Amino acid sequence: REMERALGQAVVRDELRLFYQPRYSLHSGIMDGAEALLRWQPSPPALVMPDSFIPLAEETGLIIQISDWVLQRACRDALNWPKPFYVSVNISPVEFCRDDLAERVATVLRVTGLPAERLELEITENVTLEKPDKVLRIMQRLKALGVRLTVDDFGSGYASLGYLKTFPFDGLKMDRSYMRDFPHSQQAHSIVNGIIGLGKAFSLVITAEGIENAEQFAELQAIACDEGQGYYLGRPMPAADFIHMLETVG
Ligand code: G
Ligand code: G
Ligand code: MN
Ligand code: NA
Repeated sequence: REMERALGQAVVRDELRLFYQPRYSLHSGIMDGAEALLRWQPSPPALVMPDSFIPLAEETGLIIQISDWVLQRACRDALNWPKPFYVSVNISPVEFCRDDLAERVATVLRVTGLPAERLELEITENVTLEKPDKVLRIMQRLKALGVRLTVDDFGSGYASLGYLKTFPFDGLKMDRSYMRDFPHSQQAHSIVNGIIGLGKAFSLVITAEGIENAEQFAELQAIACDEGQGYYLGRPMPAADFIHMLETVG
């Protein structure tokens, strides 16, 4: 297929871009990290969003090559930031089907020199459903490198909560759908409060995603959610704009 061929060339043609969305500590109110979000720019002004090419990359196996590029680019970008923020990278479940994920991450850390503590990997909970023994082994190797592992889109998958006990996660990011009626709806409030309590019981760092207004931000601070991300705090932006913002806003 045409798109498959084009995507196969994206890396060598230097058509991939990383955008960064700021993440804030809700305890201090200060920015402390950013999530890397991939875009494909086959030709300007076209900008293709990941939902329209990641599935194809996963089907064809191109995801490995693309993800190596993402990891390497993200680590290098983070070293150029004026502050030692976390950089968070999304890892596809398909990458857990192979045995070499930890080795690939180790190589990127070695080649770029980014301290492992500054790299966080986001993984959706569905990854724990298939081949749990193998996935656990890979995660333990990643943990041994010193990187942080976070559940992405928490509460949107099909996994039961038991995996929080079994798998060595450091944090969870609440799916942004939980922000929809928060904080006004009593039910939405109870669910978010419950997820925060659950996370604390497992000593997890809890991030709220999809914060879109000041009320949500203030209420999440009041109920001691650890971290926050969302359009209210900052939209995903090109790498150069992110650095510019760090240099000007501080
Ligand atoms: O803004 P947004 O459209 O960037 O992201 C849409 C989806 O694509 C999200 O679910 C996000 O996790 C995923 N995504 C973004 N960047 C990457 C990436 O580098 N690798 C993988 N596997 N998924 C990504
Ligand atoms: O699935 P994952 O959490 O990795 O992807 C994050 C997705 O959420 C990206 O597509 C990003 O652009 C989007 N996003 C980030 N903040 C907000 C927000 O405040 N509101 C909405 N609607 N989407 C957001
Ligand atoms: Mn994510
Ligand atoms: Na998410």
